[in-house]
This record gives sequence, C-alpha cells and structure tokens, in this order.
Amino acid sequence: HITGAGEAPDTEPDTLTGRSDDDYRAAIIGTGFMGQVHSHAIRAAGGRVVGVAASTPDSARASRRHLGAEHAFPDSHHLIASDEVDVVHVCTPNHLHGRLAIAAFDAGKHVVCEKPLSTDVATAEAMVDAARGAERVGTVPFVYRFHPMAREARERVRRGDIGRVVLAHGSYLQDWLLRPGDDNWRVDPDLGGPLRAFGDIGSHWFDMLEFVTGDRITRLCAQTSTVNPSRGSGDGRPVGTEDLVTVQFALRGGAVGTSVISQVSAGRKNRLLLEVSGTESTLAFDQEQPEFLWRGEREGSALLMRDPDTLSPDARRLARVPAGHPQGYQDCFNAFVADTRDTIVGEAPDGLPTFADGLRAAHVAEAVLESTRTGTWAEVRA
Ligand code: SOE
Repeated sequence: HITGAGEAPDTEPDTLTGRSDDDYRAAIIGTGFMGQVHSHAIRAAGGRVVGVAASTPDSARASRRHLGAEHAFPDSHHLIASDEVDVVHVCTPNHLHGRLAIAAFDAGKHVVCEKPLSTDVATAEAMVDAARGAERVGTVPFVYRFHPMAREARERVRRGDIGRVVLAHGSYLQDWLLRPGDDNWRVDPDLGGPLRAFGDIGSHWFDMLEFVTGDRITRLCAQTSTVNPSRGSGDGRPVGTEDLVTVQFALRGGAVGTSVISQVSAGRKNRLLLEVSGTESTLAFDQEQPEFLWRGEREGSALLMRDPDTLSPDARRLARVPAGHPQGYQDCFNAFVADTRDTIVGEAPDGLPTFADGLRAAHVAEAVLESTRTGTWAEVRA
C-alpha cells in the first residue's frame, strides 16, 4: 500500500497531450544528484514519482520530500515489486545497475538506467536480453542527444551538408575530481567499474560521436593516466581508476579522430566538445554553450543560434522555448523521459538512446580497457 501520497493524483487526461499522469508511474532507486534530475524530468513529462528507494530506509524517507516522491520504499525490492510502479529509474552506483534492471524487467517494469549501463559487456548483454525477453522498454540517459543544436548537427551531417566526414575530435572535460581530497563512489572500481572517467563521461562523448556522425568506431588506441594516486581525507586510500583518457580512433566510413576525457581539468566544469569536419565544412557543438552550433566554412564561418524557425524538424521538435530563451541540461532530461514515455505507449520518437546503445558503450569501453592493457590498437566488437 502506498502511503504519504498526499492529495489523490489527477488522472484526467491532459487536454493537449491526451495523456493522464497514470501513463507514467515511475519510481526512482538512488537519491543523489541524478535522482533529483530524474524526478524533475518525470514530472515534466506528465508522470508521477510514485516512490523512491535508497541505500537505507532512513535515507529514502529523508529524500522523499526533496525528490517530490509520494512514498519512501524501505528498499529496492519493495519498489520493484510494487503494483503502483510501471517504470523503474535506476540511479544507483554502476555495479548495481545490472541486478536492479534485470529484477525490474522480471517484474514486468520498464527501466530507465543511468550510464554506464554496466561495468562490463556480459552484464550489458544480459540487460538487453532481459528487456527483450520481458518485451519492455529500456532506455539510457545519453541526454546530450536531446540538445536541439546537437540534433541539428546530426541532421546536417545526415543530409550531407558538410560533405564526406573525414575527421571527428573533441573532449569531455570536468574538474570536480581535480584534488586528492575530492572523492566519490565512482573512484572505487568495485562500485563504479574499472574505467571511471571513461564510463562516467567518456561514454557520453562516444555516444555523441556515433549519434552525430551516424557512423561507428571500428578500432581505437587508448592511454589512461591516474593523476591522483590516492584520494579521500587524511592520507587517502589508493585509487584504482583513471582520471584521464586519450583515445585515437577510426570510423567505419573512413574518418579518423581523437578524444580527450578528463575529470581533472581545472576550470572545465562539464565541457563536452565535439567537432566534425567534412570535405565541405565543419560543425562544432559545445555542451556548455548548447544554444549554438558553429559552422566552419573556408569562406564565412557562422555561429548558428537555436532558433526554432531555422531548425530542421527533428531539432525543432526538441526546441521547448523560442529563440533567445536559453534551454539546457534539465530540458534534455525532460525530453529524454518524455520520449521514453512515448515509446512505452507505442510511439517511436527518433533518436531515443536504448539499452542497445548502453551495450554499444560497454563494447567501446571494453576496447579502451584492452588497448590500455596491451598498449596496442584494439577492435571495437559488435
Ligand atoms: C558527473 O561526472 C556527471 O554528473 C555525470 O555522471 C553525468 O552523466 C554528466 O551529465 C554530468 O556529470
């Protein structure tokens, strides 16, 4: 029985969308920053945050109000078993993703699972199989796909506007783990997986690379570096995961490229930069300036603004507000959850990142690991 629900939910269909908020009865496992972002997005998509579970019942109770959830479940088992829940949002440390997502599919739920989908390929494969077997939707928030100007870049590449793609490069840089005292569960390979910076933010960059170019990496050569060998208070404890990754890669279509992934780049907060050059022109997207797309031409480069009147249809669909009214990170999440909801009710919005994309990211991560272990190029399987 669901308690703490406050007012009875309004289940009247929305006159604009034809949906009722009972179309998306979601519950969130994990109450950190990502849990909060998910809770806003569920409500923005017209859904209900039916409940929340955390590492302890106390923590779930403490976070319930904060996340605007109707109920605090004592643990993830009760949440997954609840008849009131249709969609489980997994926002826990990475090592729990596989077990929780598979249990949720087995209970007949749809699943939104944070990235990286899993810490190894075999688990990601089992998660994809579980979704297929249960005939349920499984999505992964590679949310930068939902910036309208990133969609615009993808559409322009797809139309051939930039010519044949020959080069793709960029970086994803953060500084929140710059100092030895900076700590987080992701630093521990048992919780976060063997690749930390790559799994946490490199997975986004490589997803964007393949999404925007419409191409696939075939092989890569990577090196990693651990700048802070110990972390935490006092003398700290030894660190088993990397702070930096550099990758050189080749795409199936013939383009080549490089990427730099870092969580120790002072002054860079969350800067994902992707630049794609074709034989005619270049496009560059910067996640910290998401209202713009740079179009480089030999004669006359331009900074294109997110103006719905000038966007291609797929990008315009994601433009929530008129030009000059900035939209950003949370808007991407909102659009991602809205597309997840539409997919659950049988529509097929373009570009939704699913568990198959999470598995793809696990394959790329596996090639990075293999390359760093052998010191040579590695094939990206699948
Ligand atoms: C932390 O590095 C983090 O919150 C990532 O986990 C997210 O995926 C990224 O969007 C922002 O940074």
